[in-house]
Amino acid sequence: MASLARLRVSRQLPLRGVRAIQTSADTTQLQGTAPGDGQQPFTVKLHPDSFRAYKCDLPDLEVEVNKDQLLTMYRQMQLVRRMEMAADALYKAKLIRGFCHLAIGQEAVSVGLEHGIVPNDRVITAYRCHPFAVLRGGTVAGVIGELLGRQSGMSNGKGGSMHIFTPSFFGGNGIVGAQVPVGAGVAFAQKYLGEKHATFALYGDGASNQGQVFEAYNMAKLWNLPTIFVCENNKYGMGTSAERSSSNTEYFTRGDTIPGLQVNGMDIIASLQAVRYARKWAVEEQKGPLLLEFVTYRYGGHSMSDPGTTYRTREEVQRMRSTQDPIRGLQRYIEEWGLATEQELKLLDKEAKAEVDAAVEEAKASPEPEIKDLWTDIYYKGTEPPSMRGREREEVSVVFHSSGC
Ligand SMILES: Cc1ncc(C[n+]2csc(CCOP(=O)(O)OP(=O)(O)O)c2C)c(N)n1
Ligand SMILES: [Mg+2]
Repeated sequence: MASLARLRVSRQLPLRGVRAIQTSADTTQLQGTAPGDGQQPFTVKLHPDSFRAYKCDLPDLEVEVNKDQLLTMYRQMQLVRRMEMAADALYKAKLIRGFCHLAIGQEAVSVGLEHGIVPNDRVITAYRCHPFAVLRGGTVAGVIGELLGRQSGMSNGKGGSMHIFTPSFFGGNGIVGAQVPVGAGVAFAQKYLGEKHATFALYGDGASNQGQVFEAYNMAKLWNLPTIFVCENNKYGMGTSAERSSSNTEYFTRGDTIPGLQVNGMDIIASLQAVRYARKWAVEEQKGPLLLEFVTYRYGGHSMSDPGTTYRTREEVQRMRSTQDPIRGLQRYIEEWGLATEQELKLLDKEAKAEVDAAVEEAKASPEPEIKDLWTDIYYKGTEPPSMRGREREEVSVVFHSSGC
């Protein structure tokens, strides 16, 4: 029998005349000079290979930014990376149990997304969700508390790593791909209620082959919903590379009638511009859904139980870390454009680290949920039924009675 390896042809051969996306984090150029005033906008120009388009125009390569925004982005990227590094250490110390998936290396997607949308837009993602939870109105202390299973956690210590929510962030979902149709449903509600907002439904390269993803594409396009499908292509689904799992690795082209954009997901400014483009598309121009593919990379393993080096080489990871790191890229912009010095950025790093350290201490000091808490937060407040599935009515009332609920 012919080996599968021999049957597998490379699907990434560049098409003649089609330029490949580039994923450097620091190729954006300042146009003119950057003003000292923090709010005053100035223009920068992205590398011409920052985007590829399918059935739509490319975004403008010239992007308006300002100093305050870039410094905020830098601080947030450092904050979420430090939070993930703390989670890594806490997991290894056995203070976090169960599943834990980190997004170190993918910070330009979460932070770029947050800066291109408004608070009332909606976001939903899979299990690599900690940065989104913080950026969408949560706190580092709330996330770490949740990871440790403490009462101070954002789900009162009962959800864990994959189940964290805010009013505009619909989680944290452990079933691969399941969040995509839910995201289309949230966008349906926005349209139905006449809101001028969009829903960004994130999923991975691995999830993108699921049938429910295509069903969601179809309905979103059919009903012209303000759904932005966001594929975070970090090159692997668990230990399987995109080339081994997908017959078409050009994820931005897979929406059929839905236009798409492939984006350099390591350059925060390219990410920001793509999200602005998508929001304008769906909300202001009401053109319906759009597919964004962020080409990015996860530095760690799939989850804490995966060392991440059996299906890719250490050299590959090292090369990505040392040459295309999104935080180093933004640091370079800030310093080269004269917005802040290395020392000033180090202060922001220190602040981020102090916030994470304090969050860890706060979480450790918080108690675990009590037995009575098993019966709370199951239903939306005020809609609880008199008995809970799986328990006898008498038993439930005894628990309620003895716990004072
Ligand atoms: C329905 C379902 N099938 C399988 C799994 C096991 N599983 C968890 S993550 C994962 C890979 C997903 O990869 P991708 O979508 O690329 O996301 P990434 O982890 O790279 O962010 C799989 C197969 C699951 N959680 N749910
Ligand atoms: Mg993936």
